[in-house]
Amino acid sequence: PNATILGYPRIGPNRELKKAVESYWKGASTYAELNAAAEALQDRTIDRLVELGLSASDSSIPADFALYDQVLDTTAALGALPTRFADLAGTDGEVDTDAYFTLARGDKERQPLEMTKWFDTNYHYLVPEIGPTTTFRALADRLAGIVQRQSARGNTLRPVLVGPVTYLLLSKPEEGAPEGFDPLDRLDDAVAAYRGILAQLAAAGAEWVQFDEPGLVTERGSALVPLAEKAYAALAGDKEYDGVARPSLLVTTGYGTAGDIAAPGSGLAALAAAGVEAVHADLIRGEVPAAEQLAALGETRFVAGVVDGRNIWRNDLAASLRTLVSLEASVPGTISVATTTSLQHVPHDVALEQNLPEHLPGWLAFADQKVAEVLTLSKGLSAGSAAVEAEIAASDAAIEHRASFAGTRVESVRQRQAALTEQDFTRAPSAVRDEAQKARLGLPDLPTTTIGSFPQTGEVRKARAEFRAGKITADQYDEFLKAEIARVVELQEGLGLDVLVHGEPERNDMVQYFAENFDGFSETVNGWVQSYGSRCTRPSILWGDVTRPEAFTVPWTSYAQSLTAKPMKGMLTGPVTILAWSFVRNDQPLGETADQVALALRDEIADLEEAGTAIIQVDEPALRELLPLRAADQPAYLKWSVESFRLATSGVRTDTQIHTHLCYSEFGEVIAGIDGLAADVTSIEAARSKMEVAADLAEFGFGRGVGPGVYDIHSPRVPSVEEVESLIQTAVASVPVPQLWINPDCGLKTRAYEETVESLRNVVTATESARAALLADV
Ligand code: THG
Ligand code: ZN
Repeated sequence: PNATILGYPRIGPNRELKKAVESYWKGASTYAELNAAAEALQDRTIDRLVELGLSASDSSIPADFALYDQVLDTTAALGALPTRFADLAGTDGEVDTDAYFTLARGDKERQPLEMTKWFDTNYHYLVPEIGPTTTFRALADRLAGIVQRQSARGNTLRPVLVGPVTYLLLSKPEEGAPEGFDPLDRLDDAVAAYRGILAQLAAAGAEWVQFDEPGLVTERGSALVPLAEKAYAALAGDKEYDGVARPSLLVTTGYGTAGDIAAPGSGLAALAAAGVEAVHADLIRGEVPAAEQLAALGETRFVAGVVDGRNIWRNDLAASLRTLVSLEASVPGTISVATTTSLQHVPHDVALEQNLPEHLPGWLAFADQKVAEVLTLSKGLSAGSAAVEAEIAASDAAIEHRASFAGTRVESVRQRQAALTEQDFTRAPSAVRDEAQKARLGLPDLPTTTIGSFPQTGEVRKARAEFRAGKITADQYDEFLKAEIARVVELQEGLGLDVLVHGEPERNDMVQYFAENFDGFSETVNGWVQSYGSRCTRPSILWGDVTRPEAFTVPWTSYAQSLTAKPMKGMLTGPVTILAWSFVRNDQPLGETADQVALALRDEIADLEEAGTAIIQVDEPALRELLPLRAADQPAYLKWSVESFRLATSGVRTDTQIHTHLCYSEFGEVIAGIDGLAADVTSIEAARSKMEVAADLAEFGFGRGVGPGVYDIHSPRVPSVEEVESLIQTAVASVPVPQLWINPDCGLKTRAYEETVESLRNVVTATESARAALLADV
């Protein structure tokens, strides 16, 4: 194929797959109905791609149709069931759809496979569990069936699998594996199964197969190049299976940088040497290879990833075409045009957005627009730039319009940034703050609080939907929210919590809410992107300089504070998390954008303080998420991310207490960063890791307030008083009592009231007895 994409959104333009899968899970539809919906979406996708100009006859269209996750699909195709799920296997070891969903979602007895981030994206995959005795088979029946069914419709697709090296690299040793066992130890066995899969796909009519090997060009993977060379030599070594020719192999390496292809130990050169027919590189993350470098690929096609699969900005077609022309000049006739990664990270189609501000659609490219860009570039490469003159002119005009548009650069924002000094990032020493805040707040030892959100009940969601649909007025909606806040405040008073929250009923998504209230952002109506399984988010688009036109959290916080004498926390989302969960502009360094968001938050914080708020919490659950994959890139990231938090929070008085909340238990890599945030109090997930966090903090010498979570909110289970007491005791053993706060692990938004009230009651009871025990100790 001369023009291709590495993958396409699977969820459907109207989230058809999400709806079909969730309906099947609920028992509201049959397997046949699920399958029919999935096949209809496959047909729709292919027809759409053909309509956009991709060829359905030359393997340009990837067969990438996971019902839940592409890594789980590869697990199923290999029949690589973890021992704890061994009973799910069919008579020949096959993993049917119900078994597949059980791996993804668990069952009464078993936790599902662990979910973790796919490279540095917001997509989450299911981690394979591989041990010394895991069986690998060739069971790609579903994928082969899709290829065959499309073949009957006249389409030759290119099936996609996670390649063997990346698959094992992303796996974890299954429980009980001997010390030192590495899933990659099983590479030969896995490769044998992949050979069987290639035979299956060849028999089904596949002419090309795509193996995604992004792991290979990341820092962790560069040591694995010799393994990859061996694996692909074995795969490419087969010329035919029972008289059917082996499909040609395309190995892709998005999300990383392939580096100098000609350098010894280069992943791409090794793959070429192994005999694969095409290799792909991400030319946006990585550099454009020079002629001598490309020569190292010999006969192997070079598939150039020049259209970004990870953001929503329109391509600079003139620049991309220059790149492609220079590649073509080095190695004539062996260049193909592609996306840098699968398009699964972007929404379907800009044309589905009716409510964007007028200036924005022309700057954007969602999946369908990116397909068109790839085709334009391919045409420009083969027929010369004159053949795509109009498209290039439109791309140039959009870039020019974006650069000169009033909101792109707001002079007052630029001046404010330019005038920042060290002082704007610095507060009084911790000890001084601590004393002033203790005097102002007068809290007991082991103060109790919650993270911020209270359960979002059906009524809350219904009221929001009715307001959005114009069925109730703004005043009616306000009254509803006030009543909800009053109820949540009364509940917390009744429970005896020390520091209260308003419960956030006015917010849908903790990032979207801020995007809606800041200038420089826009929200989509239909811009869904798969986060994991059937779950999607609608990232906001940060397109211009950021300002905060008026205070928006203050009225809610002030109203809630008016109902109680106890301190009411102001609740904000931090700059790094706002960036991590949005589509961010690509025309300036992230750190600069982060500082603008920080300044907008700083204004809101000043207004909260002015209104009398003594505690302001700025959550950064995504601080760890955005950490770059390469160690060399991490210090720079930690510098700008930590500084942006400090810029947001350092304008307050000494006696105003800044809290933050972080959502992960493995924070060793970022603990110095967390310390650098210099928040007065940090709450953090800890219950699931049995309070190991407390010991880590002690070892590091963390000097400020900490609230290690004393119960896991991710399940409806109510923790007993004894359980919470024991966790508090563990925490007390590592963290000095004057520093220690008592709180749940995370926000309560996804929980029901039933378990929430009981759990919080037990937390308060346990805290009271811990306080009594401390008094008795003195
Ligand atoms: N907000 C945003 N991005 C995020 C998260 C978030 N990215 C990372 C992480 N959290 C992803 N986790 C989830 C958890 C739940 C859902 C999506 C991502 C979810 N989505 C609803 C669904 O698909 O049905 C839709 C929610 C809606 O209506 O907005 O449940 O918290 N921005
Ligand atoms: Zn959390």
